[in-house]
Amino acid sequence: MQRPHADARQKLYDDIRPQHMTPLWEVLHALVPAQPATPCVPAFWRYQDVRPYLMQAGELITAEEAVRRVLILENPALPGQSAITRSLYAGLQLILPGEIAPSHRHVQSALRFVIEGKGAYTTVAGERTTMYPGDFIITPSWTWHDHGNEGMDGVTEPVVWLDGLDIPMVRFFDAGFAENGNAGKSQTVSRPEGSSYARFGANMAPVRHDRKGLTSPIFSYPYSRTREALHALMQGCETDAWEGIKLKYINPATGGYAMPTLATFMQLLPKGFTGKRHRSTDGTVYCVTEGSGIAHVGGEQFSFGPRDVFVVPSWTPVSFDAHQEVVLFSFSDRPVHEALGMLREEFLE
Ligand code: GTQ
Repeated sequence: MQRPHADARQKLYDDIRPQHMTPLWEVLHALVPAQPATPCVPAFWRYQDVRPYLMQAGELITAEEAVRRVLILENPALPGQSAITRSLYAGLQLILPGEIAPSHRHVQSALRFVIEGKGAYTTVAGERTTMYPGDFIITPSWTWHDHGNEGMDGVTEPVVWLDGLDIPMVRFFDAGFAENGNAGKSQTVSRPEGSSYARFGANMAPVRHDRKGLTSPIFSYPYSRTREALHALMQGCETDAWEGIKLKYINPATGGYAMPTLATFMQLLPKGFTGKRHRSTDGTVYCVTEGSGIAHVGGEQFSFGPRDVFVVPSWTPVSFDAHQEVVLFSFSDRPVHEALGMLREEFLE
């Protein structure tokens, strides 16, 4: 039997469409869900499966022509949106020996997590940093940046890193600006390599420093230091039953996250660790730094090894088993959730 008023209601909907109006009551449950109902799905990129395509891209286009030679990692449920979650962008960037990726700047903040190869550098606001596997490197919003691969100690090899950007967030707010610098070339280097780290990386800061910036003044966090800290903590420290030993990267000038829109983490799971399930509203992208194990993400099981990437969508339960000692890098949109008072987390038994 038809609901009473069904035809009349439909007629109202049709009549108000030209007025650019639509009835709330038909969509209220979807607009205000009882809990997050993300369209994103868990997804996994096995590095050895995708690397050949990246190298093929290396034969088909130069870094200079591409500006950035990147294969975007798209959430399978968001085809064409250049997004790994609704708020996060991720991609694999390749730079071959002798190449440069020319200078530009944009409102979007970027992080680089180095996956493979030595001999590349990135220059940010006049300072170069050499990139090593496991390093976490920041390009703050609206800073000039370019990349290059000059080789090192006579070794020349492809260098690949994971790019993480807040592109979908900036797009959501329609707040994006961008500029190309220096006619397709690198920027001029104006400060010695290591000067940012020397000023802020020793738990100290220049005496008359009064920095108001939103992004960490340390733009390169070397893996050697991160790894040392995680291993020191493993000796005698209690391991969290959900997340192992997990540290967040911080802005030493504020104690907050290193970037205003993206949180970054590194965690160590001791060999044999079997973690409990947890979930949180921030969608998270993981990249395996060392070791192998299993990530249980929603109903999926990802058997991961070094350099693999996977995504855990918002409010999707995740847990880890470590076959060997595992080190995981991850990034998420958590600073935005916290700033807006909408972060929720659940640690399941
Ligand atoms: O290196 O500046 O993956 O601007 C996407 C956009 C990398 C970059 C990306 C970018 C960059």
